Amino acid sequence: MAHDPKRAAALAAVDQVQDGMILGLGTGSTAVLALEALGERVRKGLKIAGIPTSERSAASAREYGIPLTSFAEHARADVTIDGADEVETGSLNIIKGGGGALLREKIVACASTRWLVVADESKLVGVLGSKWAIPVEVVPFGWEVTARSLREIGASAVLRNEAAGPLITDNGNYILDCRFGPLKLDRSLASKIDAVVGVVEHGLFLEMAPEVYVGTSTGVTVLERSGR
Ligand code: A5P
Repeated sequence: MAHDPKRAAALAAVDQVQDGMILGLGTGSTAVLALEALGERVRKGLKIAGIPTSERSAASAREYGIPLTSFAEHARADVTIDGADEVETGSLNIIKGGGGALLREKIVACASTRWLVVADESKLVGVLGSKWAIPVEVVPFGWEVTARSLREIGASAVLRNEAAGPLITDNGNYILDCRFGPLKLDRSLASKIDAVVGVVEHGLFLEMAPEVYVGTSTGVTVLERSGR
């Protein structure tokens, strides 16, 4: 099989999984490669259970024979393997939510002992927000008001649509894709977004100490925040 950087990153992260673990199951094309590899290990006898970050990852887990569980049964996940839309190389701050699953992804990441992010090199950026807008999940009622409030703090908030109309998340909400131009995407901005009424969660994953498995053309590099 030809070398695939995304698959290489996913396989390296899956190597960290041990018998008996509770796993957070990420969303996206890289995370699903990890699910496929986990499924293979489960068929060979690995005992794990997974908490999915989206209905899509739940469906993939079922397809690959990975037993599912929930936070009703387990307070935390031992390890979560998830993708990213952008990873800032110095800080390892991350943008997620390109697939619309940011709320459950953040809940699962925050309740995980280790958060392994899998990505290829195209996701690495020098400055967060260079390529992607920040996805902001909002309550559908009055979303226009929420969008106006986000614009007041500097965002160009655009409702994410699909063919049939606004994209509806697994939680029944909408997504506003927000670009903040020259504003620094830091804690202070994240707090301002959090304070907007109607906002459920945003796709800035800041200071969360991820271990980032980056698939390259020749192998996998693991990035960790200094001072962890
Ligand atoms: C889902 O909402 C996202 O956060 C994904 O994890 C992210 O978009 C990465 O997806 P890919 O691995 O498909 O690029």
